[in-house]
Amino acid sequence: MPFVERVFSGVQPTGNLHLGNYLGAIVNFVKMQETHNCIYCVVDMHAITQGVDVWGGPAELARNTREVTAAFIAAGIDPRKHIVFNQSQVSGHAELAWIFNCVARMGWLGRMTQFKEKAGKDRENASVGLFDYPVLMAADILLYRATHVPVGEDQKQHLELSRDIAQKFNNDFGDSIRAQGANDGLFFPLPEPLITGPATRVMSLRDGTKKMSKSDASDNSRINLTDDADTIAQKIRKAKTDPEPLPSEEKGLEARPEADNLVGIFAALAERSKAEVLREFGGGQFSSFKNALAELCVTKLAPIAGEMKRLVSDPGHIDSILNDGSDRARALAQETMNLSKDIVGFIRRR
Ligand code: AQP
Repeated sequence: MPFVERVFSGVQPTGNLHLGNYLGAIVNFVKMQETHNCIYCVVDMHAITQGVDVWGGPAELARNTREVTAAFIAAGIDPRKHIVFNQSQVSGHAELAWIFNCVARMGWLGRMTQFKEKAGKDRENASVGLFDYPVLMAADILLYRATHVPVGEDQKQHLELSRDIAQKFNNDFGDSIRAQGANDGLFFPLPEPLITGPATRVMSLRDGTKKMSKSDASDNSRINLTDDADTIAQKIRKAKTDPEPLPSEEKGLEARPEADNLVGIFAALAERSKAEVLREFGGGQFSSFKNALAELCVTKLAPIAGEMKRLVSDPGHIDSILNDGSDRARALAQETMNLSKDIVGFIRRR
């Protein structure tokens, strides 16, 4: 079956949306709108896979869901032309995840590094949901038979698992799929990860070997999209560096993770290559580069923060965007769910 190209991606409403989420994912979401039909989801069901002390409880979850929606729109996603919604409003995500639970293998999930990192040493105490996270993610994407998924580098392994699940479903149910009229026996596409741009893995400002992350205990490790100009400048000023001046060529960034990260952030925000940035700043001290980086960050992020603030002050408007997006997502999801149930052999009301 030739698949219509469609983009799907999601962000968890777990608070502290940061520069990594923005450059690694949201910037690409905005770009993809020009060429594809896009579905952007606030994945609130994923957000509750860790302890309630981590995701903050019901009021916090609702607040964060509206904040991520506001960030999407403030960054330039058009919810009228494309679909913006929250995952829990479309029950197909959970329904398809159940079918996929019976397709995916324990061994596949056992290899997922994100689970290992998040569960840490106390695996016995991790939720089943955290272990099953990548299966729900496969359901999120394949419920819309999405072909392209813009994500940061950290999600690559989960995307590979989504492809494995799609392929195994197509194999396991090949005859049934053909009986439904798809002569090639393909019901789900193998979704392609789009890991693009100069900042697919933005690192912590405190440790250039660790990913910038919402859950890092140190707020100084990340630039939040809602940080004001002074906070951004202060965090960049305090960012860890090394004693050497900036190199003039990219090769000189090797084995200098903090310098590489800051130059990468500058390049991504300025939409220039690292080589160009180094041509301008190479040989200079970090202090003047940091001043320029802080100024650039504020110029790019302040309008987004301002618009987010305006949007979240009207929760009714955000909810109406999510409701409208959910209605449109549900219609697409229903079609896939009906066909999936027929393929598996579940009897349904017609
Ligand atoms: N540091 C990063 N650099 C580039 N891209 C990143 N993404 C996350 N961190 C970076 C991308 O942002 C999208 C949404 O991420 P998410 O909210 O679904 O979850 P996450 O990857 O678990 O984000 P965090 O901030 O790292 O949260 P915690 O601390 O909970 O683990 C994804 O496309 C992701 O690749």
